[in-house]
Amino acid sequence: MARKVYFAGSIRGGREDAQLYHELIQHIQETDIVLTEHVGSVSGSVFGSGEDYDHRIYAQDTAWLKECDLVIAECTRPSLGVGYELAYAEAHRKPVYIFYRRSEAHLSAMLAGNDYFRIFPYETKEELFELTDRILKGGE
Ligand code: 6K6
Repeated sequence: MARKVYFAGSIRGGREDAQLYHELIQHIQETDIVLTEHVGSVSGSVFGSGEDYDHRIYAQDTAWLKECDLVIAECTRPSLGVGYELAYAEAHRKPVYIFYRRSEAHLSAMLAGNDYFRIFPYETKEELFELTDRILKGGE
């Protein structure tokens, strides 16, 4: 049965990897459901506005974190929101898989030092997709 994946990636932390998130989300969607497809949005503004805008995002994302079967996070680009989501997922005992590009990121000790998280350095997109496939097949 298709699992519900909460994909986390930087938004206000910087959109340099948005295209990669988009492609990874599409790849996961070949077999499973991604609740957070918008994280890979590559068109339009992701910043938004309006009185209630951030409150609605927080309410929706925390509801999805409670509902999901697992969390996959791309953490090369540091993001406060992603860090918060990872701690939230741990508090709700969701399996958490973290990816980052070995040559570009020095992962926070608050992630790297937490044995609850399963952490996978990678270098190429092909490697990232392969690791994701292994996780989704239950091999990691
Ligand atoms: C629309 C399309 C893309 O983004 C939007 C509006 N903003 C957000 N919508 C949904 N979730 C968000 C939004 N901003 C942050 N988040 C959540 O926090 C996502 O699930 C990301 O994984 C994470 C990013 O945090 P920041 O601190 O980098 O923004």
